[in-house]
Amino acid sequence: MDDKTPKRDNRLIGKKEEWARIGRGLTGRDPSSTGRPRLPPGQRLSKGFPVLDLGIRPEIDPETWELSIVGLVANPIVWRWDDFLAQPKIEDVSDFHCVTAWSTFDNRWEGVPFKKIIDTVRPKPEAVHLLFTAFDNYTTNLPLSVCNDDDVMLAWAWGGKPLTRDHGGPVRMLVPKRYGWKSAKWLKEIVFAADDRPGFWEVRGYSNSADPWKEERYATVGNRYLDQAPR
Ligand SMILES: Nc1nc2c(c(=O)[nH]1)N[C@H]1C(S)=C(S)[C@@H](COP(=O)(O)O)O[C@H]1N2
Ligand SMILES: [Mo]
Repeated sequence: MDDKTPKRDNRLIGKKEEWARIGRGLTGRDPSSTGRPRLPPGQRLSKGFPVLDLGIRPEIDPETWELSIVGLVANPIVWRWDDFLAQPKIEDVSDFHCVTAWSTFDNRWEGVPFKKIIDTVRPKPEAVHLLFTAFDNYTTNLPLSVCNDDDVMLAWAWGGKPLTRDHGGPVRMLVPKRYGWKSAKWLKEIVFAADDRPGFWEVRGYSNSADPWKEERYATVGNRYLDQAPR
């Protein structure tokens, strides 16, 4: 075997699957009863901007980079780097919350607004689900309605500098209102679809909806305050 071939970090993946089974980090705190602090329940502020992924960090040359946005849309697109840079840009400052309990505040992102993507591809009425695929073969899913928001973008800069490879450069998704695993790094493809298809973590015990304010961390271990009856 060629040991230069990057491999997935199976130890980390196994640990995170176990956390989903045991419901690690769930507080059951209801944010609405305490006012809304800046940190979602169970989160702590991290120093710096941690890097978290499956352990494979693809090196992507912008010269050969291609992004496909396809599926149930009137105008499917394949953008090369120059096409991407020719799009309108936005800048937005937001907080970022990883399900493993770290959060970072005041990240300044720059990128192409997701609303511009919607305007360009023109989804068909039945295309209400999105599946994101990345160059490390990671996948994650979101409803189109969640991405149709002013703070959602295809980000290519962080803190005023081009996005580093570690953080998903050249281009990653950014969906600040959902846990970090919903924001695919090294974005390769977006498919608009009529049916919901769960992604990498969504089939490994993690929540489909992933709202940090509702502590939607896991698929089967719910919030105490949201559960109708204990299981
Ligand atoms: N392609 C890809 N995107 C990914 C991941 C991954 O493993 N592969 N991990 C997700 C998780 S769990 C988190 S918390 C964020 C972390 O982003 P960061 O490394 O820039 O902090 O990326 C998300 N996007
Ligand atoms: Mo994460």
